Amino acid sequence: MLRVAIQSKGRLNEESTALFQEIGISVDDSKRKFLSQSANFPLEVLYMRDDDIPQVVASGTASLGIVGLNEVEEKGVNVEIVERLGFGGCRISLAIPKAEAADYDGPQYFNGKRIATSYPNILRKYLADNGIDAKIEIITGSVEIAPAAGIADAIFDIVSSGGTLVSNGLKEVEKVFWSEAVLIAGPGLTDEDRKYLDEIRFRLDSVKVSRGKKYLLMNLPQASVEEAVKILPAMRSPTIMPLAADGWCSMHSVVNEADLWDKIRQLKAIGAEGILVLNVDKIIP
Ligand code: PRT
Ligand code: ZN
Repeated sequence: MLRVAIQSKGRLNEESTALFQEIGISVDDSKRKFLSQSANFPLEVLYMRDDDIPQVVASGTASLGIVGLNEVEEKGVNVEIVERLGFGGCRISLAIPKAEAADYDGPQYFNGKRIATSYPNILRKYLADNGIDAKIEIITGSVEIAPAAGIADAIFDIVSSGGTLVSNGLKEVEKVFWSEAVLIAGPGLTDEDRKYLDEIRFRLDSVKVSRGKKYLLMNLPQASVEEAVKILPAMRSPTIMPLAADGWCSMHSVVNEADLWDKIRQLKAIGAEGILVLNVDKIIP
């Protein structure tokens, strides 16, 4: 039985449980239990604070975990990063009061300064790598108010939209560490654990490959097929099926959502009609 530690509440909880659903592993989180067993996969979910997840996985209490890479790096434990999961994206940055920003001339600015953070280990390493001698003030909550409260001259904290910094009169001056949610594995996995982990990875990959992809169907004049094949690079090549109407066919392909409207414009220009755009759930290459 694989035990997976995930965040019980907070930013990563919802997307972690949604991920299990996407890969066909049912997990009942409605009762907010501490431990909950899947009905259709040999897996149980252990709900806990994100700060504890790296250690719980490193010690083998849980075989796997879903947690921010920032927590893994900060705790410095021996776990394997199995997959980057593509959600919970953020960075840890150095920020200073906006009023001081004109004086900012690079990381050496922080020499002799006091920096408030909940990530002292990541910060310590950054300071050492850059030869900066600064004082680290460890704060566990609301780091962004430290400069205004006179506790520190600068902060080293998580940023995603940057809105919190702006509303606290701070300016981000160095982006130090990039993070996202990751699937981690402990050192003591059995052969059976590995087998189930492989199955989870296989399913995760099919979900990841399908992200940002759309399935496109259209009617196309037979004469435009060659042009259309150049516009639509499918996994092998687009699927083409004859239509009852003479001189027309139906063409199917998968495209990146980012290119969708550009492709549609090009396809219309060569006579495509009745274009349908569908969501793609999974792709098994
Ligand atoms: O209770 P527990 O200990 O489990 O949760 P927590 O309060 O420690 O963590 P939580 O739920 O806030 O975040 C969990 C993880 O989400 C973090 O470890 C990161 O990996 C990731 N993450 C992604 C973030 C953010 N984005 C984020 N924006 N974690 C925190 N923030 C904070 C940020 O510090 C700022 O104060 O959200 C605020 C808003 O950010 P802006 O830049 O969008 O304004
Ligand atoms: Zn936490």
